[in-house]
Amino acid sequence: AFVENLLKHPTFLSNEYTTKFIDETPDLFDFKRRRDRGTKVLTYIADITVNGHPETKDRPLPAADLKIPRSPERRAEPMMGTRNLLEQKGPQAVADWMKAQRQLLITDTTMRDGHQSLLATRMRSIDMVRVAPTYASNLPQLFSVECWGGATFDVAYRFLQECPWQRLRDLREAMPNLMTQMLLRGSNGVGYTNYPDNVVQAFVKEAAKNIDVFRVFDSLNWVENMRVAMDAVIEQNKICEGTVCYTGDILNPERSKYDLKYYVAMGKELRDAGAHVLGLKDMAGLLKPAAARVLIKALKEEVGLPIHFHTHDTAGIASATILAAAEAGVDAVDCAMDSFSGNTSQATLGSVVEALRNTDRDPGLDIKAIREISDYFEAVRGQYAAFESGLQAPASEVYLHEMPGGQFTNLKAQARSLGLEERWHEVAQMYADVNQMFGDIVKVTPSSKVVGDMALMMVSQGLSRDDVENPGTDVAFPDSVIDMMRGNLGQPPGGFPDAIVGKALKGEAPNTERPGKHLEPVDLDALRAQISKELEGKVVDDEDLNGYLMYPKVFMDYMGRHRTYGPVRALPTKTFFYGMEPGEEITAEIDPGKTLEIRLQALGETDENGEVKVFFELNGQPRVIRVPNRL
Ligand code: BTN
Ligand code: 3PY
Ligand code: ZN
Repeated sequence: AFVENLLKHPTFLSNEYTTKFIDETPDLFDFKRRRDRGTKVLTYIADITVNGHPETKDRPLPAADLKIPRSPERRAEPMMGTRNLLEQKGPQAVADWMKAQRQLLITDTTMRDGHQSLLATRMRSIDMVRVAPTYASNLPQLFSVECWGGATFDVAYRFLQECPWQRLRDLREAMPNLMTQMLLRGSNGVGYTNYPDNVVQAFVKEAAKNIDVFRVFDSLNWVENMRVAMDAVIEQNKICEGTVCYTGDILNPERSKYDLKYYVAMGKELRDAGAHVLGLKDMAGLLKPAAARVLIKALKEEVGLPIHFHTHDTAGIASATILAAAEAGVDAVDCAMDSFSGNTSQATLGSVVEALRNTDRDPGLDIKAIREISDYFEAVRGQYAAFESGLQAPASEVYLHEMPGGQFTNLKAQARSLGLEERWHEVAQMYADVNQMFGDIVKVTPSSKVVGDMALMMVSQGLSRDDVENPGTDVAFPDSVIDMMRGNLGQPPGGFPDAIVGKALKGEAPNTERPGKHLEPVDLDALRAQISKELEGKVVDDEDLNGYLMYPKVFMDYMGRHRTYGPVRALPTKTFFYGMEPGEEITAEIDPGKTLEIRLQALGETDENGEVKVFFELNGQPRVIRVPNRL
């Protein structure tokens, strides 16, 4: 009966079906009396209302006077923006235009790195998509909107119970004139390990349907390991921002491994590999203003590509560095909306715009529009109180440990869960020691995670660097360390020190070639068929396939929960994390134009089976949902 219904369905006949279509076309399943999407969403609300959300348990609550985020008014129809130039003339024309014009171009990172660095990446799509049309109308002069990649892909499936691809499609549609930007970890895709070349290629191809600018980096700065991803971007006719990760301090003669020559040479390698734009990614916020002047000037003169600078405000001087970089001729910089800026996030967008007003590098953005959008995000942020890190102030300690902004609060939370909260400053020092023990490497996802794992292990087991390096001491290395020493993340400049490789691998020979060279390609058709079978015949589209390729278990768990809970992405954030109160009413638009009006009437007592009846009205009709009381 299912197949019969399917074959007759007009959308199927028009060949536009995907798993989303089947999911969004519940009448196909009527014969099975499978629960409809309204019931699924009510089941979710009932469960969260009775049992709470596991992620907000024991965490701070949103303020009682929480404001509902209201998207600011749109002033005009979207004007032409960078996306129109890319579409009409291609990526090289955008790069040429960047160099030829004088305004400081700005990328807004709020929807990716901003919340990744401040709220453990927990911002939900609904809070982004609502304000996206305002970006298109009120800030059409932005260079790009970074809104995808990095940790957002994983977190969407794993913790937010939503499809990252749908987020991207929705944002793209809402901002047709602005370039969308993503962070791609080279051969590590949006994951933590090297993937086979054809997986990286398939992923880029799928992402390129809706991403315009790909910032491609490698966690050990190994250009050899970036080529597959860069080539794939170039083939899609999108902007390839080949990226140098910045570490150390070029003005410190004692940190000579990563000196000016090193960065210029890597910039040239990336240019020769086909980069349209040179990304300078200061993931920890280590580039000081004086060093920025020297570095930007040298890169501009010697590499010749337009330069896009990314930094973090962990030490509190990101905007000083940005202004120095602007003076030295940087073409584009990253900032976050004021309410999502500062500390481990990016510099403050409105303040950078104001600082450059009436100078020759005036970014030409409407400050009132910036403030309105920032006010919107301030209300959004209030809903995520459970995910605030509690970090009180910027700190110069970052120059000691060199942790990336996205890792800092994460590692702190990990330390807390291991009972090491009081010993945080020891962890920070140990992180620095581990870095030196590993040969002074670039620390950015995933290499930063490896250094963090090792540092936590050492502090909790009371081991020092000398202990670990002592051939007589037995050390149980974390799996991630063994994996990196095997060469599975590639090679840092100069390789890993022999002593640590020998000890971690117990004499096993490491692979020093490009990891992808030794990974069998995945048979994508066979895999698609296998996933489809595991999902009881669901059509597995390219988005789902690529989700599985990056995170097989996370994806399948997501699909399993999706079957039970349905399109919970449509719920307001407060409902998603805290459920509803008796008497409360909400709406959830589960499809364009299809809205659920949900009212929670009352909660029953827990019965002899340990279940609670939850009484709702759904679009005016009474509905009772029973959920187990698991408290
Ligand atoms: C998550 O995996 O943490 C986010 C998805 C929500 C899981 C739901 S929340 C209601 C039910 N109770 C749980 O502990 N997990 C599911
Ligand atoms: C990521 O890879 O997610 C990062 O933000 C690295 O800085
Ligand atoms: Zn960053």
